[in-house]
Amino acid sequence: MSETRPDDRFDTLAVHAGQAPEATTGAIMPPIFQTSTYVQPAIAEPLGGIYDYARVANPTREALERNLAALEGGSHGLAFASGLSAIECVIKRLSAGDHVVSEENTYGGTTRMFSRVLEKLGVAFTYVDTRDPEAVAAAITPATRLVHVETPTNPMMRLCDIAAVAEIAHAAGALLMVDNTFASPYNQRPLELGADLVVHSTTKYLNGHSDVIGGALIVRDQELFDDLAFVRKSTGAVPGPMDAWLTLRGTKTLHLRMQRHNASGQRIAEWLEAHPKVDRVVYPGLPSHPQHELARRQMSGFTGMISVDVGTLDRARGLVEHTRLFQLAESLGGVESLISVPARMTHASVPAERRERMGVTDGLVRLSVGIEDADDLIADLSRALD
Ligand code: LCS
Repeated sequence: MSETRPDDRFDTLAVHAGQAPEATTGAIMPPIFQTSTYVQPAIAEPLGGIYDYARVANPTREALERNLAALEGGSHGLAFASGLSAIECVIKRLSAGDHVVSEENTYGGTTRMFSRVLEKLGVAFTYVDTRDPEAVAAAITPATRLVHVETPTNPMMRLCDIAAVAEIAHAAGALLMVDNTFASPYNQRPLELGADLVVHSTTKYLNGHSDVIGGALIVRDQELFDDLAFVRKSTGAVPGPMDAWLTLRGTKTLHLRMQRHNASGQRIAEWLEAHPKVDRVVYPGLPSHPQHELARRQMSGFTGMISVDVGTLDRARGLVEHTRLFQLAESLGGVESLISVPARMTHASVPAERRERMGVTDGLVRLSVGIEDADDLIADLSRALD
C-alpha cells in the first residue's frame, strides 16, 4: 500500500502522493475514469457523497489534485482546463467593484484576460512592478481583495519577495496569489512563504512533456478551497480525465527533470553571458541578476528559463530561425528546448509602450532549456549566434 506521510520528502511525494493501488485489481496506476456521470443507488445519494457528475468530481482528477497539493505543501488542489482558467476562477470569486493589484510583467495572456475580458465585468486592476514591495503597498485601496504576482516573471525574470508582499497583502485584508509556473514547486514553495494561493499553468514544468494544456490552484485553507471549488463547479473549466492522468504521469519525474533544467539552465546562462554577440542575459542564478540575493534566499534552483537581449529584431530572427535543437515555439518547461521572441509572440498583446518599459524589446529572445545534452544545446546556440 503506497501512502505518503507528512514527513516524506519532495522526491517521494512526487512519485506517490495522492495515489493508492486501485481497490478491485491492485492496478498500480490510477485508472482513467473516462466518464461523464455516475449511477446513484438512490435519489440524490451519490456514491462517496460526491460522485454525481464529472464536472463536480472525478477520481483521476482528484489523484492529480492531491499530488499537486503535496508538492506545494498545501492542503487542497484544484485542477483546471488551462492555467488561465485557474487564474480566472480566482477573479470570479470577486465581485464588481473589487480591486486587484497585479504584477505588470505577467504572461501576456494573463494581462489580456484581466484588461480585455474581466475588467468589463467591473473588477478593477492596477499593474505595478512587484519587485518593489512599496509599489504594491502604494497601489492598495480599500477595495483591494487580491494581490497577484508572478515570480520569476515571464519573460523578464523579475522576482517578487513573496514573504514581504504577503505581509503587505494581509495587512490590507487581501489575499496573495503567486503564479509559480516558472519556478515549479521543486524550486520555490510560495505557501510556505506566506502566499494564500499558488497558481500553475501545468502545461509547463509540472506536466513537462508539451502534450497537455492544464492549470491548477493550490491552497492551504478549507474555506478558500470550498469557495473556489464552488466557482469551478458552477463555471465548468475542468480538465478531462486523460489530461489529468498525463499530468500526474509528468509530476512523477518533476524532481529529476528540474535537476537537469536547473543545471543546464545555469551552465547555458553562464556561457551566453560570456558570448560577445549577446548584450545581456537575464537569469536569476547569475550574480549579474539584480535580485540574485533574493533568488538565493527564496528559490532552491533557477530553472531552464533564460532571456537574452541580442539588440534588434533582425538579430533575434537570425538566432531563433537558425537553431536546430531549440525549436521556435510558444510555451516552455517541456523536456525539449524551445526558443521564442516574446515581443512578437507570447507578449504581442501587451501595449508596445509597456513592453518597452519592461525591457520586452524586439531583440529579446527567451530560451526554455530542455533536458537534452547541455553540450549539444550550447553547440546549437553557438552555430546560430555565429
Ligand atoms: N502563467 C504563466 C506564467 C504562463 O507562462 C502561462 C502561459 C499561463 C499562466 C497561462 O497558462 P495556459 O492557460 O497557457 O496553460 N505561458 C505561455 C508562454 O509563455 N508561451 O505560451 C504560453
